[in-house]
Amino acid sequence: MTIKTMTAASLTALVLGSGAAMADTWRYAMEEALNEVQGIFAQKFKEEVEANSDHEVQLFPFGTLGESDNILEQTQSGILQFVNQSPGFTGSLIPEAQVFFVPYLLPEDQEQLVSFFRNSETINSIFPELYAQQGLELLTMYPEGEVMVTSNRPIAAPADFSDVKVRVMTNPLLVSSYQAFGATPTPLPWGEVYGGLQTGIIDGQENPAFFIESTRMYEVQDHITRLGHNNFTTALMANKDFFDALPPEDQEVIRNATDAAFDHIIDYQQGLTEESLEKIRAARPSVTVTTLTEEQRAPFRETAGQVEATFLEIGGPRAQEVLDQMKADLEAAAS
Ligand code: 6CS
Repeated sequence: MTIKTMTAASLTALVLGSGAAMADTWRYAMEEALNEVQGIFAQKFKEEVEANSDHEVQLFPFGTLGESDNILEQTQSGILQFVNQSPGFTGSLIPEAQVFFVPYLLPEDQEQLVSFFRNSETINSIFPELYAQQGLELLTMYPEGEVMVTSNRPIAAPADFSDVKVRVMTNPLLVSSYQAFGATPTPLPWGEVYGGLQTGIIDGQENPAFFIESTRMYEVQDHITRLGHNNFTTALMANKDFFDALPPEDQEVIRNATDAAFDHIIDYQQGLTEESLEKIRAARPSVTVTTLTEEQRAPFRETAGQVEATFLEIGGPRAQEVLDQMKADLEAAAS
């Protein structure tokens, strides 16, 4: 048989048999633009994979392939190899992932927060098993910044939330959490938020400062309130069948690229919240930014027990284990 008469299959076998790896294009979608936190993370991941293998990573920012739920489904079905989706959406599929919406559970201190994300047993052992049941290889979870509430009315106490329709991501515990705060939560996909605020279908929403700035939500919101109740968590996953079928050296390239992107995104976020708030103040000086005092936060903080109890009811079969381990992880991160 000459090279000319060989079939594609036998050529492939020859190449593989010679030990040379096939160069593939891996598709990676995210919920944000390339210049936002998930996009910066993805670009670092791509750079690392491409520097350390023959593979190419093709990035699909928000809007190119649909909403967050669409890109997750596309990854589960193998159309995409990688997806960055936040528990705010994944929580409707994996109920235990809603634990990230118990208010005041994650620390405000950045060092403790990063230590938690790096070393957490919950993230590194329990969640990978839960995500695997949905055909997903959980590669990492990382924080995106302090969550702030934007609204058309100043918020200083739960009573101020009365009749305020606050858009939340589509997971039931986030709805319970805003109900406990006294608001009227309205779950919506991201693509409907700006228009919803503009037309008054919703009155407020929550997100980190960088996202309020980059998506210009400050144009249609008058007040930003720092309740200190959460930090935005997100996650990178791969299609599990794809990942499991890779040779060990490719799996290692992916794990190393994930670690490098994690370190990069933590560095990138230094000072990002304050810079973003400065940009908002410069673009629209009338927007107020208020950090609630500990006394003002107290009634919001008091809702944590009630939301935790709801999590144990609706957080899936491993809710108790996840909550207990998460608290142990947070204690370890604080010591
Ligand atoms: O609020 C949301 O839906 C979006 N927020 C952030 C920070 N990233 C993506 C997500 O879709």
